[in-house]
Amino acid sequence: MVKSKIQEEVNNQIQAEFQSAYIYLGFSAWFESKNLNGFAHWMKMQWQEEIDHAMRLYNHLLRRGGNVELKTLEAPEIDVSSAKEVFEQALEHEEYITGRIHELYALAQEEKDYPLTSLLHWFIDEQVEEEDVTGEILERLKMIDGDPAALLDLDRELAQRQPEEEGEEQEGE
Ligand code: OFO
Repeated sequence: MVKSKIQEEVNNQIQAEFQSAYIYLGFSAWFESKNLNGFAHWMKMQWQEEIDHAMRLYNHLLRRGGNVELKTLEAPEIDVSSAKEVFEQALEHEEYITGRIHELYALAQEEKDYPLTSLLHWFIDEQVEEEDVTGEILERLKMIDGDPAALLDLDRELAQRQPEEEGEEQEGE
């Protein structure tokens, strides 16, 4: 059984994760329109990961007899003029999501919801990784500083990103 306050906040986090997915898909489209297809691919992998994050919370609620309430998503505003700006916004967004996960964890502790705290350990670790990886690409873009050859090298590298292993996707569900 899930307390209604917890259910409401998990539903809000499901919305936030789907919203993240939508933002990354918007970034993917922006990169593809600039012929940076490696970056576009990386963003599409990120889109899929965010859907997986939403589904972990979705499955968690349903397994515990809770109700999933899917909410409206906003159209992402993609107002950027460089790859560096995209990654600045992505990092800012991940920091925001990390804050939300920490607040949800604090609520789960306060409400003594141990199954949710257990699930959220995975999310806490995942956010460390999300910020680390996004921040590293941002640092490289700062070094590249608009050099087209270096940008294309990074584009080729990001094209190699693979989807998460099946086991990793299921972990924590
Ligand atoms: Fe779901 O981690 Fe990014 O937003």
